[in-house]
Amino acid sequence: MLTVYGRATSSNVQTVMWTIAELGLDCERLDYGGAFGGNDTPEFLAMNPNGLVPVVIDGDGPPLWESPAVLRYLAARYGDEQFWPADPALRASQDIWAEWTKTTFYPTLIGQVFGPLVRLRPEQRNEQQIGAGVEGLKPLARMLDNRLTGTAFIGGDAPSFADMMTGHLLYRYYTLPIDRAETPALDTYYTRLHAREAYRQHVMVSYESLRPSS
Ligand SMILES: N[C@@H](CCC(=O)N[C@@H](CS)C(=O)NCC(=O)O)C(=O)O
Repeated sequence: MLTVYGRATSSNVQTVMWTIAELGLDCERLDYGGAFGGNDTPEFLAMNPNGLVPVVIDGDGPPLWESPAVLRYLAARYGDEQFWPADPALRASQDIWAEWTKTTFYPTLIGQVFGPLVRLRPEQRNEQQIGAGVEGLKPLARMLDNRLTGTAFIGGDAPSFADMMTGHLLYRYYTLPIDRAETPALDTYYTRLHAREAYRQHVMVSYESLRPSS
């Protein structure tokens, strides 16, 4: 039995919850962070000194945090050969995209565009910086589009851990009112993802509650 500490509106919680659901694991999710708070208590900080969600506990194991590390743990422990390839070269060819998502796509999408557009009031926003973020996303989306041309998922015919890392951000990417690059293969991939029940349940979560109250 897994316990996940983290609110459903956190994208880093979403990637973990989607993975857990795809792997068919039992899980209890507890609302922590954001408006729920609870992530600055001594008890929480004893689990994650960084004070952020998600934190995941698997049975008697130690608290796990940093969503990519959690995700790789879950994939390595519970995933099959498709989800977490044993061959280091094959796995790395997918992990490249997982890592690139966290270090490159995520900061541009969430840091430069989603954060300001959703979490700030119009008068607080720096439109020039948001515009630069929107433009910066275009070549990144084209990179993903190239990767997904001719393959159903990053990991081949079925999803792997790399899809969990990359795919969970696409809900936000496609629902923000921004100008996007033309990316037919990425569009089809996104359609394929939201045909999945686990994706709809854990990733396609409204972010309206993250907006500032007026
Ligand atoms: N690198 C961390 C980032 C975690 C993170 O930034 N979590 C955010 C939510 S997405 C958080 O805890 N924010 C404070 C809060 O929700 O109270 C990870 O991937 O797990």
